Amino acid sequence: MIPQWQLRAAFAQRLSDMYGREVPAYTTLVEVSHEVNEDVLRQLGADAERFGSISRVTAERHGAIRLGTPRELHQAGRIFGALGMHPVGFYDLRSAASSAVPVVSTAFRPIEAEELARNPFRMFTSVLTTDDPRFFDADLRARLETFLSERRLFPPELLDLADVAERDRQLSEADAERFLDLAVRSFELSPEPIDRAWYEELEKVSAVAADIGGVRSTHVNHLTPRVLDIDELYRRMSDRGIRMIDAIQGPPRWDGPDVLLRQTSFRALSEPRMMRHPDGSVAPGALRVRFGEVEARGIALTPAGRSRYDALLEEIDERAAGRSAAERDEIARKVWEEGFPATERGLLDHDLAYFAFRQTGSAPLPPAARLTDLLGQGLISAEPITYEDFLPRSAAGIFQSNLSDEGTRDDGQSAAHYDAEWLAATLQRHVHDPFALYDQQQERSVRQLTWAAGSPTLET
Ligand code: OOG
Ligand code: NI
Repeated sequence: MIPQWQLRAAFAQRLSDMYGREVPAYTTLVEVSHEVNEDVLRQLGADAERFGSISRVTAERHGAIRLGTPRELHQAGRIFGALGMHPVGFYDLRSAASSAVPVVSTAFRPIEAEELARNPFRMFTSVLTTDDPRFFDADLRARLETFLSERRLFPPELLDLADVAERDRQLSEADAERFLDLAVRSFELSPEPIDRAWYEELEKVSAVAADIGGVRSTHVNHLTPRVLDIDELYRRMSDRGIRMIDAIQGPPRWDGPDVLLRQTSFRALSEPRMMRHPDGSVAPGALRVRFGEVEARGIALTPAGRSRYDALLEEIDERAAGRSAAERDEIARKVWEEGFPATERGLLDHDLAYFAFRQTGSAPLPPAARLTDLLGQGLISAEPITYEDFLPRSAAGIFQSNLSDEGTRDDGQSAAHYDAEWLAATLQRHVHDPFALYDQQQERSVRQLTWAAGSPTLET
């Protein structure tokens, strides 16, 4: 029998192989990431593995897909459920983006530390908000919903196998093969001609809406390997003549601890797609929507740490308005140095980040001790808990940096309401709160410490 985590690892690998055939520059990105990771490992030794073993990091990917309807989202939930991936977080990119990005999203991912260590594959999954009148008027909405209701992204056999895999947490070898084959194929780019007039009508509203609702199938939008030095990767990709987006999203490079997530991507490439024209003729055309992204991960921040992070990004925006990119980098580093503790210990002392505590020796710990005292005495260590999620502002930046057109949004209309409850009801699954997951991981590590007697003081 093939256990769930092996299904997940195999799915991630096959999807990556498939995407590499479809978008060869992505293969270059994976190669360069591996080169950078080997170099960092050579330079830093064990420190390079502070945020995950090198085998985890080497295999690590996230993908992004975009769906059209609540029904498609529910079905995707079943497929990812089969792979031990659960919905975590609710992202409203409509408000995070300045251009027209009419989607809300979640990320499917493993949630237990052990499962993340085995294979952390995640899928950032967005669904079109067809009922948001700021983007779609009643007529366009009706035609869009009809179009979407007539398509089938996932064959029934795939969904049935997914339910078995989720229930049994494993599949027979034959079923696993069939499941993986059908699952990977449902995310392949379709050769079916695109109705050009329909695609262009949607594109006027939003390129994202066209990418989702202009075609009869779904596809990987991008895949993202993990890299240990994203600035170095950016340089090496540019040296190879691959045009990257202008910026690295997320916190600036600085000498303090790596926090959350830094991401960048290469520009979406023009891909040949067959187009059906209004006169019925079919001819080759091209679309520019798919790309490769890369990310570096750091420590997960507490709600207080996250508020600090959001406030600092805003401060950078204010202070860097109208400045050049180089000046902006300089300002960003300054703002960070002024506003963020320069060490992991500083993050811990101010309760800004999550840590897993481990005993350094085998002797039981003195009772009623404070964690900070034990740390000071070297009786325990604090290991950073890796951030496993996404950032709405960075996600919006990734969407936008690859849109050539702003699209249109009628802000005179009021937004359709979506929230985490809507997401949970649509998926018929619990949507996990990322902060709660990190908090549990930290608490579990404290509970696993062995105390000589009495109950520990949990405060730091
Ligand atoms: C998803 C964009 C978000 C990320 O890494 O933040 C994302 C998309 O473009 O469909 O993948
Ligand atoms: Ni991404």
